[in-house]
Amino acid sequence: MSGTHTIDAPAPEVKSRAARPRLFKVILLNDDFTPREFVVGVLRRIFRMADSEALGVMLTAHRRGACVVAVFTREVAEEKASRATQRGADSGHPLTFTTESE
Ligand code: NFA
Repeated sequence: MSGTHTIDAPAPEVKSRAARPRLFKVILLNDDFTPREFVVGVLRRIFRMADSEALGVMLTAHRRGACVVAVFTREVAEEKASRATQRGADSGHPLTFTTESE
């Protein structure tokens, strides 16, 4: 052992995605069955929206067929979409959230 320490240079970054990760939209899809208040509740709980904001997103999806809820890294978007969809399923609703690359 010599008395000198060396510190390795950081490994070269192979994935050019690292600096600016690709973002994914979470999209709420309309359906004819899930009660409006249930949708608002899921938006509030899973996406931490204020009541007025959740109401606006729900109504936009209701009128236009779909609405972008929020944008996250892929992992977070998929996890939230899946948890939000599961909430509906647990209560017997066809409520669906999807993700889409920006
Ligand atoms: N269209 C549903 C209803 O009229 C409400 C809804 C809105 C469902 C947005 C899913 C998404 N009860």
